[in-house]
Parts: sequence; structure tokens; C-alpha cells
Amino acid sequence: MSNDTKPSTYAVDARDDVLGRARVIDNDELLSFYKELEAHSANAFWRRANEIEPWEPETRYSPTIWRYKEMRPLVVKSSELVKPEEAGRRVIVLVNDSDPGRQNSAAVGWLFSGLQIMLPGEITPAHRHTASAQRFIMEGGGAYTVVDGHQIELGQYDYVLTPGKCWHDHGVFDHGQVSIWQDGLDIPLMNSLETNFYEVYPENIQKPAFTTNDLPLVYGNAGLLPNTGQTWDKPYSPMMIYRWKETQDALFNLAKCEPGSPYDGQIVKFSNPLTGGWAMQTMGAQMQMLAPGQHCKAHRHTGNVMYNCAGGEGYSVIGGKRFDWQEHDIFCVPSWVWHEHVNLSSSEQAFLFTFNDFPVMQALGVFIEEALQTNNGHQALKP
Ligand code: 1HN
Repeated sequence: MSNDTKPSTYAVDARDDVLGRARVIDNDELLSFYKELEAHSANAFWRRANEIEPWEPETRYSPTIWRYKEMRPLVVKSSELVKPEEAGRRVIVLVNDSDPGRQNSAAVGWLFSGLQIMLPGEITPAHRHTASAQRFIMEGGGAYTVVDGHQIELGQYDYVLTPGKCWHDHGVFDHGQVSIWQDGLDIPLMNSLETNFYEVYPENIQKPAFTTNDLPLVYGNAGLLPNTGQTWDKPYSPMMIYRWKETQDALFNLAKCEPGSPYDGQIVKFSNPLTGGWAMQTMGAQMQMLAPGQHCKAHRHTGNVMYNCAGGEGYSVIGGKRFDWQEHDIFCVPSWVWHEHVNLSSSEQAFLFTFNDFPVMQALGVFIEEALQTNNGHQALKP
């Protein structure tokens, strides 16, 4: 619909009927003025002012769940239909249907996500791009990635980085298993900023140039950093991979000592050991553990989050709607939407891996968080 047929959108909300909000009532003279402006590629600000300046963030993304029992057969089918060399990357993209243009391929907010499958003996061609990537290994074994010549073995529930501008290719050794992981990229952000470059490597795959797993072996030792004059000047974590065993141990150790967050249970952030900050500049990741029977309180914050259940079963209430999840299910929480998590098991912990765009929000000073004050901190369920 073109601007000249659409009425002004003032007073969309009773709160807009105040001085300081756009409240212009259109008349014939104004309507013809708007036409005159449009003929000059211009518009009157007050026609859109309240949309441009909402009272609080209004996400265009819907909370969405991608259940693994439905997604896995589709991912497996993709491996029967195309080869990774033909596809570039054989990824099934997780799409948020509420985003009308969907030009950004965002699962939520500034985050792209997909499921990638690799069969034993397969490789993906090496390339690099400005966009950063990270992977959460859901199934398999005997898989590896090579990042700027550093070969890293991938195990179930490991979290691995492919920072922007690094050459990367992946594969599964002949003796390995079918491997499936969740990719997370900042593609929607990079494309919105119009900063994404893409390049293919001169050879099919990189030859590993260092001892296998050298980066986690050198930098991933519980606060013990090499003191041999080595300097790491890259803007991302030198560890490159965070192994499930250490992550799980950290959560159980925390639980011995700390009550945890009322909103997230026990939660650890995958951090750069040199800075204590997030592992990469544009995306962060965390692992949380809900105690048996735990019902967290509701909060909301700016920034977008993708969840992946790494064990256990429960549900989350997101924007007043209940989403039941179990192992490998993926769901999203968009910016400024209330959410609370529940572990349905009375005997087992539940684990939720998450990745987010919080580093961007924090760098810009716009990470804002609020606890739900009503109903003892719990949302009313919408019908
Ligand atoms: C990419 O490079 C990978 O390296 C996966 O595995 C998914 C989606 C969009 C753009 C680049 C990978 C991707 C991607």
C-alpha cells in the first residue's frame, strides 16, 4: 500500500494522546501536502513518528520452536539429496515466519541459525566471511573443524567458534559418525550493516598447520594461561572450543555453592579467558542448568536468544505462551518478550544451551533488563 492511501498512524495507543507524541488530524489540505511531499521523495515525520519511536521495543519476531523429532528427518533427507560441496554448506535454515520480508534469514533478531549435517568422509569447502559463526554440536563424533589452520575435534555438546574473517572448513573422518550441529551466525546484523564480504579459499580444504586441538590445549586450562611470551591479539577467545565435560562440571560446581539466577538457574557464560568478556564480538553463548522441578521467574531484556535443549525436559512460557521442549529442541526468545523456564523432571537436571546478540547490545549501551513484578514473578498463560 502506498503512503498516499494509508491513513496517518497517530494515536495508535491511548498513551500517544499526550503532548510530545504525534497527534495531527489529517484534512484534505494535509493529504494533498503529503502527495506533494511524496513527489519529491519526502514525507511528513508526524505521519510515522509514533511507529518510529515506539514506547518500548516491539519485536517483529515470534517466539518459535523447532522440534527435533520433526527437524531431524528433514536434515537427514538433505544429506541424501545434496552434497556439501554442491551446497557450499548443507544447512537447513531455521526461519521465523513472522518476519514479513525475511530478507535477513533471521531465526530471531540479529541471529541466523540452521542445522548442518555431515556424513563420514564428507568435507565442506574452505571459505571465509566477515560474519562470525558458532556451532553447538548436537550429535555425532569424529567430526572436526579447521579455523585458520587450527584443526579442532568436535564432540557432542561442545561449543565451537568460527570468528569472522577466519578461514574455515569442516569434515567428518571416515571412521566418524553422522554429525549434526546447530550453526549460529550474525548474518542478519552483518547484512543490515552492509559489511559482509565472502571469499573462497584457494584450495578445497585447509591443511592443518598446528598440532590438532592446539588452541584449547594451550588456552583452555582452568585459568592457567601460557606465560611464555605468547601474545594473542585477536578480538575473540583463543580457546576456540568449550568442551561439554568442563561446561557441565562448572555448572555442578556452581550449584554446590551458589543459589543461581532466579531467571536462569545455574548459568555460565562461554568467555574469553584473556578478558572475561564474551568469546566473540557480536554473539555470546551460555549454558544453563535447571535443578529438578525448578520453576524460574519471568524476566525480559533487550537482545535476542536462541535456545537448544542439551538434556532433560521442561517448558518455557514465552510471551504468555507455553512451549514444551526436550533434548535437541530449539526455540527462540525475541527482544523484550517475557520468558520463564521450568524443569518438568523431579529427578534430573535440564540443560539449555543459548546463544545471543547481547555483546552488540552491551557494546552499544542498550542492554536493558526487567523482572516481572506481578503474580509472584510468573506470567499469566494466554489462551
Ligand atoms: C557458513 O559459513 C557455515 O561454515 C554454516 O559451516 C552456515 C550460513 C550462512 C553463511 C555462512 C559454515 C552458514 C555459513
